[in-house]
Amino acid sequence: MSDMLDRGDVQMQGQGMSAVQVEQITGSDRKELAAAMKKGADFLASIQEESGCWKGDYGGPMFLLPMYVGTCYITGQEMSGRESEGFVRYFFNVQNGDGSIGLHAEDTGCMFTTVLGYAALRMLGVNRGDPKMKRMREWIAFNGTALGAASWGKFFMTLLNLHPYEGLNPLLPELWSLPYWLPFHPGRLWCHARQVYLPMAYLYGIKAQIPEDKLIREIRRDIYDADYNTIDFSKNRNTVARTDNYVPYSMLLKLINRVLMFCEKHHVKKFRKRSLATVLDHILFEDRVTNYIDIGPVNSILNSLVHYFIDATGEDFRKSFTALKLYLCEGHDGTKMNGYNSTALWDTAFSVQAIFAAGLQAGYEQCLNKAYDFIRNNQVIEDVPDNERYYRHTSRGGWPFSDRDHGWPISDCTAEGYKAERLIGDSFSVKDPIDRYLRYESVSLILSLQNRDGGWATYEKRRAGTWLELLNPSSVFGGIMVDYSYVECSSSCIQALAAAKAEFSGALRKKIDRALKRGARFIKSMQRPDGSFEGSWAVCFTYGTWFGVWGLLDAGVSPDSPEIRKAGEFLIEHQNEDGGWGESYLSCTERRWVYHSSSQVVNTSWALMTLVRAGMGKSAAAEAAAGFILRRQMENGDWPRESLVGVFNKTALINYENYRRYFPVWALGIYLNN
Ligand code: LAN
Repeated sequence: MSDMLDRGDVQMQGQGMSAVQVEQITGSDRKELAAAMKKGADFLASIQEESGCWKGDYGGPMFLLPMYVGTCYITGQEMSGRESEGFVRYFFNVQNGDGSIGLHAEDTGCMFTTVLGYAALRMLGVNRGDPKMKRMREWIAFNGTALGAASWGKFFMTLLNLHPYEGLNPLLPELWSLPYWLPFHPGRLWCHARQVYLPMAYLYGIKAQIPEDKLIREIRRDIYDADYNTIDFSKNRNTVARTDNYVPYSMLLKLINRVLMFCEKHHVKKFRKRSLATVLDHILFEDRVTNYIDIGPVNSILNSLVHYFIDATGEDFRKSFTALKLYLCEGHDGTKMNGYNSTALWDTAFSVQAIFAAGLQAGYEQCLNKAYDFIRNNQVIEDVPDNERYYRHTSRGGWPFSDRDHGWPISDCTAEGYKAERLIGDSFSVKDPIDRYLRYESVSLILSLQNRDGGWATYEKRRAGTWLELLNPSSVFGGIMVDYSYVECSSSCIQALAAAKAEFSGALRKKIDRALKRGARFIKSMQRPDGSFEGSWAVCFTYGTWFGVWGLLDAGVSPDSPEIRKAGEFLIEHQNEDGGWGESYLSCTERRWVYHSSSQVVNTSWALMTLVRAGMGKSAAAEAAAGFILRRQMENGDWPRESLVGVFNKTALINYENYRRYFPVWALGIYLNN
């Protein structure tokens, strides 16, 4: 994450082009574009799964696989030859020339992931003498040794006995026993952080750790520059390598850690026992309501370890370890651990919308009917029991990012699911339509998730102040403490509510109208002076601006308004000479536009979709963009794999395998049909 400019993402000064230059690009004729769009849609339909969904490789974050391998090591689970061969291939494919592994597959070196990756490779049987391992060790030594790994790395190393508990800042289970009204209660955290720190608190509370063995002693020698037993780990609790320090520890966090350390030293046994029981109750609840899949890969791993340390032969461990396998994925570059159990609902909702935007629904009836079944079968139709006690919002009517088995609804997944359902349900007489009352529940759920600022967060309503970010102990991730309102989530919710106006009247309709007004106000407040919107869940300004503009338009803002015009102008200013747009992921970490070294089909699709609806569909810029998408298409109708384009928490890239398939179809559709 430092020396960020030394990859292919060099800033290309003065790449923005003027309108005059755009005009020089000869447009491709409409027939050719329509044929490309159809071919793209045919390819998309050809990769639909039997269940009716689309889904794909969701790798990219490089801290997941080492934790999985470490979990197998801790728990003594055998990996098959095929599995471990795939893991090794993935690590070495992603490894940088200097030996390091980044926080994500395209990142420069990060201590957290390099150290855990090194340990994992040794556990997978890779020889210490392998030149790639030697380079890794050299990188680790040169960058300050494992003492600088970010806190999640140190935590996992501690479980593996590669690091002692006294070197960790405290993670007290007692915090879970405090009253909820405290503004820093863990129940107020963004659910992903909450669900990670929950099992961490348990494991910390019982000081879970495997005994050292020969391999562990060897790895220790390789990742530190002194004899393990002579290192003063407690002095290095706040040591963070330059490479891992995206969010430095605040003074407040350091102070609180001192207080908590004092509490840890003097903790009351009875209170610890009671708090551990509370924490375990929350862990078991999460396992039960998600079929042991858990909200994400990290808590899925940590919950499995909690069960292992409680009862290595018990049902809970067996079930949670089995569910962990759902996260594994054989990709083109090796076997990895995905960032979610699947991308199914999200990919399906977008694929459907792309086909409709292309105006091809008539010829795709069977495909869309199957997609409908998937969408219907994966709506969440019940709330989790006792939701408030477990800090859960209601779920009924919602859609998750993946599937019903996972079951955590998300604001924008609900919105996109609803939109896709409406498109199909309105055009075909589907065999088994979703009950109107469940559609009502979807809309009510979306309404109930609107924040006071008018925007929508991801899974829940906002529960804490921005100041809580001062206590972010992860170093490598930004914005993990609070579920803030986001432009993307807000825009999706607005779009769904706008669609819902057609089917609901009366009191609900009034609520929708009010929500749309407030939503538009929020989106306007997020526009930057240059007209752009910053994206949080993909790279970056092309993504955010697409959502910003579509959200405003669906909320009733005129295409002639200054907001929409400025957004369009921002995009045109950043178009490349080849008609495309290309944004580096550094746009997300640096929070300003950074050019990619080449135009990207996905960025270009978002920009084109935005321009057309912003009333600039007849511009030379739009024509050039469509031409770019056309030229990039492959013979089979697919588009080539480009840089990773998904993001979370500012720093971590994640792969959306199907973005390059449905967004170009969608963009060409919007372009040709408007
Ligand atoms: C996701 C995946 C889906 C994604 C969208 C729905 C696309 C987005 O619009 C809202 C945010 C959300 C739900 C999202 C948030 C962050 C997630 C959960 C992920 C990118 C998948 C993995 C990531 C998770 C945080 C990874 C574990 C790491 C931590 C820092 C806890």
